[in-house]
Amino acid sequence: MPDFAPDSKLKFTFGLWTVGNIGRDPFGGPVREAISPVQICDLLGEVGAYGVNFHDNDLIPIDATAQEAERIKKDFKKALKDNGLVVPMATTNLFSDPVFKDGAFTSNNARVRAYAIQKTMRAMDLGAEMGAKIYVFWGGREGVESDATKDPVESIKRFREAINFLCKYSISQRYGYRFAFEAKPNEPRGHIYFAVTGSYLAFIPTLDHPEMCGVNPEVAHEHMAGLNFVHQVAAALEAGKLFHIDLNDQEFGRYDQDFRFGQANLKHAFFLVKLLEDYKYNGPRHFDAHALRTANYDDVKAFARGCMRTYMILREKAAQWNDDKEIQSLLKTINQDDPIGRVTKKFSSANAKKLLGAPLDRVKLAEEPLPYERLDQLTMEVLMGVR
Ligand SMILES: [Mn+2]
Repeated sequence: MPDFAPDSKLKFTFGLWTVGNIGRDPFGGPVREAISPVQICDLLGEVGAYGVNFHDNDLIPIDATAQEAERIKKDFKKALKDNGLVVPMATTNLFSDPVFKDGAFTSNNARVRAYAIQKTMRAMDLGAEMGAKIYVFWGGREGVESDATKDPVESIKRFREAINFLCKYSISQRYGYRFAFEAKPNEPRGHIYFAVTGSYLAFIPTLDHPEMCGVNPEVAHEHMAGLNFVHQVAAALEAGKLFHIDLNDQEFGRYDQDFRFGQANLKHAFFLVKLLEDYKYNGPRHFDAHALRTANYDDVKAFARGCMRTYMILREKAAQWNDDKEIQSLLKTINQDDPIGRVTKKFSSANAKKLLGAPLDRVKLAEEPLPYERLDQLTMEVLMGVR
């Protein structure tokens, strides 16, 4: 029996804000004492994580003096080294401070938009100093409660302007960042722009530097929109745009839960892991989740270990599924090849003629067996551990 210990090749990472979450919610205050970035690194080192990510203000408080910032950075670098952690990704907090109450890059106020870009430039400097190569953009406040308040077309233009400016900043500083956009349909705003990953996949080709921009899909966010997350990730993968991924879990039709990976939808989690492994995704696997509000810090460790362990187990299950002879033989039955398939690979007048003349009998085709009940039951049995 494998021990399912976290494999550093899979680059399991956590944000400072994830295991450092103090359990506040809209109806109640903190239930855990805040712990410092250094203590968070120690915790992540203890559970065997590969790396740690941060928003600028997770590490350096927004009101820190230059002297305080230097000391914090020095302590953090030492904690990274002591715990063998790297920083693959950084991001900007453009949502907590009151200045962003009506958005950052999409604010109606040009001075707020300028401040948001300035704050991001400084946060990019900080991320680069810690070694980050992926820069995430989650526009938590980029939205509205009423469309009377902001022009949604203008908002897209403002967002594009900010990203184009920041791409050029990264290039001018030789930071080598790849930008990853994270979609969410709502929370904290009533309606957030770029509601789903597909919105960003459509937006990226309109940028000045589409080659350095991709997506950071998050399980919970797509589930909040009622979507099949595996399909969203597949679209990003197929487009070569899966730069980063936020793993967690979420019941459909609920508030933003940020559950431990695999906690709520085991079968979705299985197909997600299978997709990432089958297509050899090699970016960081970031757990953007937090422990239940009932947890103490021992339980927070159980949460972090659980995220990684569930991934490792599902990876093993995916390999088992791929190796299962009965499953493979069913897949062979289902996926029928035929020379006619070559005709539709490429259009030509000759191929069009061939296709028009092909004897395709719809009644016979409809009678071909599709043993999907059997296949799905076998999948369930792999997952339930009886195969
Ligand atoms: Mn996230």
